[in-house]
Amino acid sequence: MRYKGRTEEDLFSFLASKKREDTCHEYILSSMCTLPHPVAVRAHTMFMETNLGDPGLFQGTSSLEHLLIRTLGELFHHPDACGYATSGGTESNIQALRIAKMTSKKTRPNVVLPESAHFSFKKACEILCMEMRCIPLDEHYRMDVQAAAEATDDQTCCLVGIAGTTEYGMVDPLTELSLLAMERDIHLHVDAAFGGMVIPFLERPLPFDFSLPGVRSIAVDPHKMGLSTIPSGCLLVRDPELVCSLSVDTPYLTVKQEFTLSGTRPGAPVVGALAVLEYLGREGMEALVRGCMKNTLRLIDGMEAYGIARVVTPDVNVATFSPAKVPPPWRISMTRRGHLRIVCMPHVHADIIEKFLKDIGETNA
Ligand code: 0PR
Repeated sequence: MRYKGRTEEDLFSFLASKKREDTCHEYILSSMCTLPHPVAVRAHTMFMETNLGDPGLFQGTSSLEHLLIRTLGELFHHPDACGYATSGGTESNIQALRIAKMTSKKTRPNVVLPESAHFSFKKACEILCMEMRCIPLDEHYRMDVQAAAEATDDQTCCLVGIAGTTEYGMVDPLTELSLLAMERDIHLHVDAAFGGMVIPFLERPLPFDFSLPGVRSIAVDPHKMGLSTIPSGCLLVRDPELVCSLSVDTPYLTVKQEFTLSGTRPGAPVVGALAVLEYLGREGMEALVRGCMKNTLRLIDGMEAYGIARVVTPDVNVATFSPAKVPPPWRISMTRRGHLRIVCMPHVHADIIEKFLKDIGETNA
């Protein structure tokens, strides 16, 4: 490192030049993150120095974390749900599988999940030494429940369903998965990292949450459709004993036990996430989701008018298409099956969709 420090002006001009190398959000059609809401930014800045890893020192911030969990619990039809704010879907999924492993006490634990599961489950299974059993999807890109039932055995400690798949935006048949989980007494974890901030605000919400009696844990990410600052995820569980299974002693902290994966945890994005929900309310979230779904359907219609067919009609705001040439500077992504994928996040406004359609139409004419 330098011996003599830089001037602030010089430093920030360097940082600004690096920031200009980042892709402008206007062209990002591949991301599940978006620009944070101004109230999230304001709240984040206000709570910048807080550390939820030692909650006794930050009791006000800690009570806001509890309020966030309670708000999400209410939204997911179980106001008494327990949980905590994580760094995102990856951590929530690791912790959910850890809970399932700790509480089931199997000697050779396996996890039954759909082929569409996010790669965070691969990381989780490797870390936790659990066998991963991938279940094929049906023709609508949803988990095949019959195949899931056949794959479970007496060593299955967790069934996973996805509410809003990363690649195709589908919601797995969670009512049936809940029945299967109850019948076999298996932990059902729902990965609603993306869909958790979408499905409750749809005109016709699909069942995915604690209203299904078999659901024991849910991952949801405010840093995706919740417009919070990054990193902001949450893990919710049905019963307190489930998180208690993760407790370790923390002798010299202000609390004597901790069940989180991280030690030091930022309070800022947690308060940012809560700020958005409080500021927008249900009404504001419904309007946000309505807009994203309208843009998704317009994009699908527009693409099909150019002969670029949809793969499926998604349950949430992720649209997929048969392969086509995409001109720069647009940033889209490709699914593992080679389909073009676009996430209609809140920063992807209606006029951006029109501009993109015009460009892709001309390129593929
Ligand atoms: N579960 C689901 C259903 C997800 O879609 C994701 C991430 C995760 C879990 C993991 O969440 P974290 O990344 O918060 O740990 N889905 C996006 C993806 O992998 C994340 C993303 C966001 C990727 C923005 C790229 C990007 O620009 O595609």
